[in-house]
Amino acid sequence: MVDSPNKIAFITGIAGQDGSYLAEYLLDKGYVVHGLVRWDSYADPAQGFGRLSALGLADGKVTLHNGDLTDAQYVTSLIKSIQPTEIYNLAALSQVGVSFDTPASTLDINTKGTLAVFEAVRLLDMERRVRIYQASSSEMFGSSPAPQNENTPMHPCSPYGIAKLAAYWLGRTYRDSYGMHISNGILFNHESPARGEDFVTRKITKAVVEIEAGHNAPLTLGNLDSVRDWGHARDYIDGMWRMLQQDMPDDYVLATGQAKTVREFAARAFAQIGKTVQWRGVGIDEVGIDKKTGKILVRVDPALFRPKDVNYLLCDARKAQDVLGWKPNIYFDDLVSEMINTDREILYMESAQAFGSLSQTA
Ligand code: GDR
Repeated sequence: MVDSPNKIAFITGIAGQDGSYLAEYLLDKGYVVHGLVRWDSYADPAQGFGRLSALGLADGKVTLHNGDLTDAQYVTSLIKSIQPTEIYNLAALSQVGVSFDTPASTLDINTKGTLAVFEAVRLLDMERRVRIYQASSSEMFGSSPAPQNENTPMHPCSPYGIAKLAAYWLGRTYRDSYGMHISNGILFNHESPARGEDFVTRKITKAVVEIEAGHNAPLTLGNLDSVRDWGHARDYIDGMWRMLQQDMPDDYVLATGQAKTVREFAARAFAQIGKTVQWRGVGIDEVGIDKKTGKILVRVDPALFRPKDVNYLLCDARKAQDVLGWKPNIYFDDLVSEMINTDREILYMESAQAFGSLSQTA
């Protein structure tokens, strides 16, 4: 553990994948950690507290506050009472596909919620005492050609991307206007076993271990051609922290510099359970077939396509490497392997529990 006396972190969205890993990382560095948790994270422990509990963090090691980022008065009073030295604004509606169905609340949470944090710090005259990390996203690049970096023009393709881009510009504007230490971390897709099951990687690894266990239904996916630069969330947490340790705030992209299609992710995940996928057909008729048995493993469901998708994200993260000394440690194959192994363990434990409760009632 590295001692960081007097460092107090406030993490919005602490119950999410990045928030829970970040809390663990900062505690290990000796920080006092406070986190904002939204009401429904409490209501659904599997989705909310589950990640914190899995890391052993739900038992008073962090101080959790119930509330909503869009409640500006609440956010202000919370920041006043916590007196953080670093704020990590991770809370967001993070599902890009869902943002097409809920554009207004996406803008409320992802843009106005961010504004609430910046304004609170300004109104409390804490501009010189607090450093802020703003969770920006590669979705802001949208249809801009790859490879993307800090200088690439932003052409977002979804309400999510637009909301994040507005928040990014709020960060830059508050930095330039009020001298606030706000850094935008423009993170490309970052995954882990703690990833929500609605995101494509975790959806794939969960379905693959179920198929390995004997489930008959194939994995259904939308856009198989979509290309993403996939890294491991734990690596990106370190990058966030490094941004706030710089004397000057700035914006950085973080990613691996390697791009794969959704199809390749699925094939790699099946390879982990000893299955080779052969792809046949095109468009919505494409299927992934088990080379050995001829059984259909993957189907395309047109309902899973987005009204507009970001097709190709591949990052050039040289600035983060040069300035922050940041580089990822975990790449595609190891990421897929870790996710498969953990999902296999989870399925095994769930089956054992179900069997245990069945035996008790018998
Ligand atoms: P993304 O992640 O939108 O890139 O945003 P997601 O895993 O949802 O989608 C990645 C790509 O896979 C395609 N896809 C599917 N996606 C989902 N969710 N479900 C499917 O069944 C499916 N089939 C194909 C998608 O169309 C897309 O092209 C993530 C989020 O974490 C954001 O919050 C974050 O800002 C960015 O990464 C960086």
